[in-house]
Amino acid sequence: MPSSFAGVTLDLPQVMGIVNVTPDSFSDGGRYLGVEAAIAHARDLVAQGAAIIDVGGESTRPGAAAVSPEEEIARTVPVVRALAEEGICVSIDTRHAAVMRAAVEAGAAIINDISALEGDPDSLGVAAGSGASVVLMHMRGQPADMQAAPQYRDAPREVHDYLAARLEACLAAGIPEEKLCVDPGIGFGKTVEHNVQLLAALDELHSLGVPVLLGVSRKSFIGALSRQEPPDRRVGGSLAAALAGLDRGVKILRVHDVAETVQAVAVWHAIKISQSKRTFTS
Ligand code: 9MG
Repeated sequence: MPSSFAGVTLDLPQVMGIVNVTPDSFSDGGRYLGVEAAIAHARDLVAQGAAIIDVGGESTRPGAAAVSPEEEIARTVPVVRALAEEGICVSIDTRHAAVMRAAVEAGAAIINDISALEGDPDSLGVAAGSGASVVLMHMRGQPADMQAAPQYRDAPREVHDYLAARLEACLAAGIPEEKLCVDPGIGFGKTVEHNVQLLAALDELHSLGVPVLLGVSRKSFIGALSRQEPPDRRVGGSLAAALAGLDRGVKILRVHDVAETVQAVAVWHAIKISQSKRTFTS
């Protein structure tokens, strides 16, 4: 298993901070202020301990308006360029090959694709030619319809087999294994029960031989398992799921609440180290 990804060491689990450059984040100032606010927010997340910043310009929530690749580029590329120039490891969250190309040219080191490079026929070639590292995420269906009664015989097995096939496709296209990472895609075409099954079986993904990234932050399954809290009141559940992921070998956590997650990882890691040193004789 590689001990780093896109130049980020994975000896200790790392935190990827989420930065959205979408109209909800523009307030009433238009795109320019949205870009400035995103850059400031990203700097803040790095100061809180994020090792990677994931920049996205398209909302994948069901019902969200479609965005053209041109608009996605206009939103994300200035943010990617500004952060990369400051030496920050930047990931571009996109399903579109043109956005991948523009973002990597602007300095993005990672392509984070919720469609595992299947959403655009040019993605595999662009990713392979770009030299960037890639996060391959599992999704059943498309964001607009993915929550309409998703069905699996065995969700962990099917997600594993899908990611194995996508890794094969990437290797065949010339992307080296050390540039690849997988993600079960919690909440993307899964019921609450599927999400819990996937979290319980995360260790089964390690046979794929690449790092596992997990995104559970503020997702709706947390409210469904608890008291239907709104997203900004799901930090406790996000941390519980993230720590369950770390116990099953997850290396990167994609999160909104960076400071809280960095603190949880530090405590989890100290306990882990202490456990590895202890010998008990009865
Ligand atoms: C963009 N995006 C939203 N949720 C995500 C998740 O769980 N994983 C990854 N890789 N990207 C996500």
